[in-house]
Amino acid sequence: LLSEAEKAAVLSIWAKASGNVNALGAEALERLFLSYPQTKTYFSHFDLSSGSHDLQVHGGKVLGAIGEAAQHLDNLDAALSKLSDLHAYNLRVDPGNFRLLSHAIEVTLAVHFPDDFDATAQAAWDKFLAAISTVLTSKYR
Ligand code: ZNH
Repeated sequence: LLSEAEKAAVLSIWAKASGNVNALGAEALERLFLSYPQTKTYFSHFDLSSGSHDLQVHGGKVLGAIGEAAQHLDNLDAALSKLSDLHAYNLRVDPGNFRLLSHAIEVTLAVHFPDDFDATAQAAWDKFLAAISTVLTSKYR
């Protein structure tokens, strides 16, 4: 679990990102799809062109869920329970893809908040996103 310092690093960067979730989420998805094209297979029904409405809406949902998780750092299992069901039973996303998305999100945050996203903050975000990924893949069988 996250130390108090790690929680503070997650929350301070989230406070800056939270006002711009659609654009930041769309950028993270664009980075994911360009660097790891195999991840596009889950989104064949989306318009994946740069900055598209689909990317903005879905990016906003993904980052919104991450923001929700940031408000429940001591209780991620409960906070993400519904989303965990969706990913395990319905979407069945290959668990390896969660690391790729986490990486794309970290790069996006680093580019937009370079003064805040130092090595310590990255380590905290990496731990946070790994914890979310663990919950979202925990019901796979
Ligand atoms: Zn996921 C969906 C989140 C990862 C794929 N997602 C989703 C949503 C959300 C999310 C919020 C929405 C839901 C509703 O609507 O209800 N995710 C998330 C998160 C994460 C994730 C937070 C991590 C961190 N996903 C993921 C991955 C993938 C995915 C990795 C692949 C690659 N998702 C997905 C899909 C979907 C989702 C496909 C569906 C979409 C549509 O809309 O169709």
